[in-house]
Amino acid sequence: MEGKGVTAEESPSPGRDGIERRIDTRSAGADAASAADMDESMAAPEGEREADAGESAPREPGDPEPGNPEPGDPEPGDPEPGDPEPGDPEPGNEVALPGAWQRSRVRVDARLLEATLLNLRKRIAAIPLVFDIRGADEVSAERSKLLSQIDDYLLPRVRQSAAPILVALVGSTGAGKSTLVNSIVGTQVSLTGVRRPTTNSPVLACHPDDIGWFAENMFLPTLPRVRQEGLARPGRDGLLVLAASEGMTKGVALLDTPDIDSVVRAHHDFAYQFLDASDLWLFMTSASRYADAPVWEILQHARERGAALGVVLSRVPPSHRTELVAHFGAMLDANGITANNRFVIPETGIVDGMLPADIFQPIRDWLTETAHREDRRVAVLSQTMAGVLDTFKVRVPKLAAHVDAQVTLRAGLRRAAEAGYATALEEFETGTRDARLLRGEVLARWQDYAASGDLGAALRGRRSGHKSGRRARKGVGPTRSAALDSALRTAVQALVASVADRAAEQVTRGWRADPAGAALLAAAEAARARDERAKREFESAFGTNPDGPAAKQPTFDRCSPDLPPRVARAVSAWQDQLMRLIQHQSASKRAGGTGAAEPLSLVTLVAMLGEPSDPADAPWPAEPASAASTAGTADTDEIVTVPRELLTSILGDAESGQLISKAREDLSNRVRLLLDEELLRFVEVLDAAEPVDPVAAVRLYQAEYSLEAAR
Ligand SMILES: Nc1nc2c(ncn2[C@@H]2O[C@H](COP(=O)(O)OP(=O)(O)OP(=O)(O)O)[C@@H](O)[C@H]2O)c(=O)[nH]1
Ligand SMILES: [Mg+2]
Repeated sequence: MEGKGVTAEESPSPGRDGIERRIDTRSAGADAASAADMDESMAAPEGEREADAGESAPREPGDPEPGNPEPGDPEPGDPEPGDPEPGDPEPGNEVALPGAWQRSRVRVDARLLEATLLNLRKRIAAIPLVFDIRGADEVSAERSKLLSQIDDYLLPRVRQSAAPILVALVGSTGAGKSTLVNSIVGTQVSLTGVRRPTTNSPVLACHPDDIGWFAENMFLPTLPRVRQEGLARPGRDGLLVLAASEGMTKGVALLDTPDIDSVVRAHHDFAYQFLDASDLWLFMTSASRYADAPVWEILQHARERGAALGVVLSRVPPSHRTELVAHFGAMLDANGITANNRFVIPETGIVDGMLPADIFQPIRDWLTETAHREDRRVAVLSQTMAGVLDTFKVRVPKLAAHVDAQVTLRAGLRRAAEAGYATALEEFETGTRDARLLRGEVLARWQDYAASGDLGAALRGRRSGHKSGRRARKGVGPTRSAALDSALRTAVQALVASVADRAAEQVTRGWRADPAGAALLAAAEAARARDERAKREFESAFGTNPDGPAAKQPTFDRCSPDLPPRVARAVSAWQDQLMRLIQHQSASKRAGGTGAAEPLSLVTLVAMLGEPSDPADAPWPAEPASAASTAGTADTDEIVTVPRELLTSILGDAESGQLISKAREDLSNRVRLLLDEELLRFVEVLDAAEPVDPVAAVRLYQAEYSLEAAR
């Protein structure tokens, strides 16, 4: 029974601007009273009403400022909590809420609201989504959604509060959405058809006086739009068609949208986007589709968003009306959908593609009243704005928590890499003690050198067939001294390479255990492989290294391919330094002059490598024999005790001790630098990823707090 149930309540109409200024962005249960009313209407006995419209909690007219409260284009700034003071808006820019509404909110400062929204937008856009941690995809989608809700709805609505109410008609394909829009407008502005789905691009119908609001790219600013000339024609996907018609009530625009449930996925996404940009959602499904999953998915979304919602059940066969309406109503209730306005369209004949007037009139009246009655308009805008802003209270902190997790993850990965290389240095330091390296080749070469008498002769300053110093290492022909030197160098270099390999393996294992770390490594390895390929192609094209061996594939779980030559250089430099030190010291000693520097440096190295980790275990100088008996075989004992004894006899106990510590410290520093460079490979991977601002989360919390304070 058309029109029945529509409360013809008298309402003061102070003009639209007056209404805008009383938009309440706090949830105030605006339509609570009417919800009950509508439930009743949905359950109304057959024949009593075809469609019904709900009531909103009435409001007193406020104290509006004339004119559109255009807030200008304030800088988003960086409002901190309490700055600017939300309770102290600029005069002339405040919104007074009279009567009962004052209980929930007294004033809303549009400028402040806009500034805080812009600030929150900036913070949301800036959140670092660097690492692929759990939930990163959802967070990325949520960020886009929040941004589009701010851009497509909140900012335009705050900036142009006098704009017509935008009603999005969404729902099942074939429910008759386009037919309903055409019927309400009185002209065919949207194509209807038997083909499913029919509508592929949204059509916005409004009064010609209102078209300017939508022609400007204020609402849905990223959506290209085109004005409709004459009757509807097939649209193009992704284009908003603007249809101006005298038949449309001023102050309200009706958006016919593509379906939510056909196989065309883009339609579904479109529908959600339009809902997010609208003031009022009119959801339409048919008697044959109301139990479909997409219906409840979108209604659930409406519930979560707290948007002002109307529901239309169409194509209801009169014979089963009571049963169907009751069942649909029960499903709405069971799903917590408190749609305040529920309409029923019975199955009926269509004339020229239009519904009979008595069928759609209640919906048309409801839309007209929503546009013209101040209380309705304010209630709708307030509910939808408060609805979306309320969701921010939960959603923004969730984003912030994710940002925190990113910061924690980055720090964790960095710590793991540092710990890996700190362990490597410790392992190196341990490895150069307790005669761990004085085995195998080193031991054999030492024995050769010491037993042959070459060492004694050299220490006395007599050349024994080879040159001293660095040249000896590159000298003509192998000598016992050079062989020992080479064995020592090889042993030290191999130790550095092995601890670096172990560290690389440990760090990569740790990183790979975390999906984000694994993704970072995989990306970095792929980039390195690409670089390597490009380098090889360049070399083969320009012949810079035509016969060069194919470079090793760089991987992170081994030390860098160029570490061994760098270690060799570092060990050479260390030995040179040791030699200089010995030359300096021995100049004042009876140490065979500078000619003994090289054998002395070899003796120092062997003595250094033989030092025990725990000084209490030192086999020299007190009881070399007894220490030797517990340390191992006589041969290995000798290599531990003899060099130190030799050094002590030449330089004295204190000086030889100092020399060994200096040598050890110098070597340790050089190896630390090499390992730092190895660590850098991992640090670079972290640094190559976008920086993670450690205070981004705090800024998000603050921005949300400021927005809340401004509401
Ligand atoms: N008999 C009858 N036919 C209707 C009614 N409503 C819609 N139709 C027809 O059903 C078909 C689909 O209607 P549309 O208005 O195009 O449906 P829609 O909801 O816009 O569908 P999509 O654009 O695909 O989402 C058209 O052929 C309409 O003429 C009705 O109440 N009664
Ligand atoms: Mg359609």
